[in-house]
Amino acid sequence: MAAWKSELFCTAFNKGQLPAPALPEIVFLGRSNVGKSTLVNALLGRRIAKVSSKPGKTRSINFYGVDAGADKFFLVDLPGYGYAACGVQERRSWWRLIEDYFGQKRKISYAVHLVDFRHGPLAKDRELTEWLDEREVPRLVVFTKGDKISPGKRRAQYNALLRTGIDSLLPPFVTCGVNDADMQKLREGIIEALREMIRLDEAEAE
Ligand SMILES: Nc1nc2c(ncn2[C@@H]2O[C@H](COP(=O)(O)OP(=O)(O)O)[C@@H](O)[C@H]2O)c(=O)[nH]1
Ligand SMILES: [Mg+2]
Repeated sequence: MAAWKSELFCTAFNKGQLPAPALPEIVFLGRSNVGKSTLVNALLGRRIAKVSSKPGKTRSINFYGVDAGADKFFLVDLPGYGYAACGVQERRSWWRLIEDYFGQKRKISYAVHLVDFRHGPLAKDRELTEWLDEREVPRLVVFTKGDKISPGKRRAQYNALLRTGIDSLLPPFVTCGVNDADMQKLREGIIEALREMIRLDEAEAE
């Protein structure tokens, strides 16, 4: 598969700044500090999403236009949620932005839900999962920070997480930091899931 070409298309801090729906959207979300910016940068092969040692700072939705050859889509980077230091007010404004986004008539294809491989889905991840279920947004699960578990224990950890009941369009991916092999596999999975969702949408429309 050819490398993805990408550009930052738009940054929205509120509803009025959201771009008109033009392409299918793949939405990236996860708890603050899960490694979302790191992964978005790696997938897009550039340093456009800000990697932060201070979690919970971004409160905007970034739209990246991705040209993957035959497939074109928006990679939508949602602000991270659930950081412990985040107060009631901030939590409320996070949900408002998310509700505004998902409440619009858009071409949301599915969500890529990033989950820390060490912990699996935590309460706030499950809350979000239920919320997405209610809106019929399917998910592709990616476990991040796999390198924090020793190689010999990864298989057992993976199986243990699957037993907790994880709903994912494809078997969950595991990333271990940023490496080309993981990223290439993930890019292929993302496109596979996108094509499958488009196929289902078309079948439903007939
Ligand atoms: N060991 C390890 N650290 C990671 C990985 N992904 C991200 N990090 C680190 O986790 C911290 C948070 O990453 P960031 O991408 O800013 O997370 P975000 O808040 O979800 O956008 C940074 O210090 C990253 O360097 C990973 O796969 N493995
Ligand atoms: Mg980030």
